[in-house]
Amino acid sequence: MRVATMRSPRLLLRNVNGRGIPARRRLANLSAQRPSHVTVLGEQYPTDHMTNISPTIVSKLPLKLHTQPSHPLSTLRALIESHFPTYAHLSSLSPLVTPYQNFDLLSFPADHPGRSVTDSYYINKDLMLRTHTSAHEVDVFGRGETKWLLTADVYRRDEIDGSHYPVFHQTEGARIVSANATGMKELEEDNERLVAHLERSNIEIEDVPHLSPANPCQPAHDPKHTELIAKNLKLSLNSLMLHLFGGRVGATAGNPLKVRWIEASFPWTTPSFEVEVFFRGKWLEILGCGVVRQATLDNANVPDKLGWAFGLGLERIAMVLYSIPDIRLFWSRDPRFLSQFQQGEITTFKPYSKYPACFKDVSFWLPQGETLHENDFCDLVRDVAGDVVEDVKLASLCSGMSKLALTCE
Ligand code: FA5
Ligand code: MG
Repeated sequence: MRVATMRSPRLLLRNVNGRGIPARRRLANLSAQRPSHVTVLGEQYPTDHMTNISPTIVSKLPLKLHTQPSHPLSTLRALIESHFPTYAHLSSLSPLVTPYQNFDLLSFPADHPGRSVTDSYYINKDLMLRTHTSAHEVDVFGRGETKWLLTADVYRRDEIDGSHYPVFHQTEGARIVSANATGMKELEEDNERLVAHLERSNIEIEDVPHLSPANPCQPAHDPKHTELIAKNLKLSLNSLMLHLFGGRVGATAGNPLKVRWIEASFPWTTPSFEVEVFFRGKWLEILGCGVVRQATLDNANVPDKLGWAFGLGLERIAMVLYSIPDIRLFWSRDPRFLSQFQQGEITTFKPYSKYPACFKDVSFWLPQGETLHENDFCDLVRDVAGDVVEDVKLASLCSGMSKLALTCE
C-alpha cells in the first residue's frame, strides 16, 4: 500500500496573542481530549462521539446581543417588532434543542448535510444548538399562535468571512390562516392594503413568479390559495423592507436601494424564496422564507391551517442599515463600537482603526523667550507620523513649557 506523501497544509490557527499553532496539532488535540461532561449555560451535560461544541461558542451563549440595550441588533429587533404590532413577540427560548426539533419535525431528510458534525454544534447526540429559529416553528404553531415573531441567537459551523459568523441572530416570522374562504378573504384584504401602501416605495424590488416548475405548489394545496399566501408573504416582507430601509439607505431618487427575490428551497416550505440586497458592490442574502408545508402544520396539530414563514438574518440587515462592513464588529466590546449606538436610533457606522487606540504623552521644553504655535507642532507631527495620528491636544502650557498629548493609531 502506498502511503500518501502530500505536504501538510500550512494552515495556522491563531490564538489571541497572535501565536500560531499548527492546525493539525490543534485539531488532533481537540478530538483526543474529550471531557466526560460539558457545562452549558450553567448546566452539565454528558458528552459523546457527537460532542463538538467549543469553549468560544459556549462563551457566546449567555450574551444575547438582541436584548442588549443600545446594541444595533436590539434596535433592529424592536424596529421589526414595531412593524408587526398585532403579532406575538417571543424571544426567550433556550438555544438548546433536540435534532428532532431542529431537523425531523421540519422534514429534513436523514442525509441532509446540515445534520453533520461538520455543520452544526452538538452537545451530544440528543442535544444541539439550534441552527435556525425555524427549530421552534412546530412548537409555536402547536401552542395556538397564528401570527408571531421569534428572535434568537442561532449557531452554525460556517465559513469565515465578513458576512458569516458561527453565532448570529434570526427573527422568525409566521402567519397562518384557516384553510377556507374566510382565511382567503383575510389574506385578499390584507394584500390590497399592502399593495396600496407599497405604491410609495422608493426601493427597487426585482420579483420572481410566486410559483414555477422548480418552485411548485404543494400537492395538497389549491394553487390559487398558494398564490394568495405567497403574495401575502412577499408583500409583508416588502413592506418590512420599506419600513427598515425606505428613506434611509441609499434610497434616493437617483440611487434606490436594490432588492431582489430569488427562488430557494427549504425542506419545510414550498414554494420557497430568498431575498438579497445590493450592498457594497455585492448581493447579500438577508432572509429565507416560504409557504409552510402541510407536514409541518400537521406536526404542529393545526392541519386545517395554511400560511407562510420567514427567517431574517439580523446581522446582515443591520450591516446594510448601519453600513457596518464586517459581521465580526457586532461582537466587539470596544467602546469605539458600542458608544456609537443608542437604542431606537439608526446611525451610520463611523469606521475606526482595527488596532486599539494608543495614547502618547509628549512633553518638551522650549528655549527661553521662544513661542511655538500649536499648528507648528501639528505640522511636525504630520511630517513625522502622517495620517496614523488621529488627534493632537495641547494639555498644558506653563512658564515656557509646552505639554502636548498625542492620540495615535
Ligand atoms: C434559514 O435559516 C431558514 N430557517 C429560513 C426560513 C424560515 C425559511 C422560515 C423558510 C421559512 P438560511 O440558512 O438561508 O435559512 O438563513 C437565513 C438567513 O440567515 C440568511 O439569509 C442570512 O441572512 C442569515 N445567515 C445564514 N448564515 C449566516 C451566518 N453564518 N452568519 C450570519 N448570517 C447568516
Ligand atoms: Mg440561505
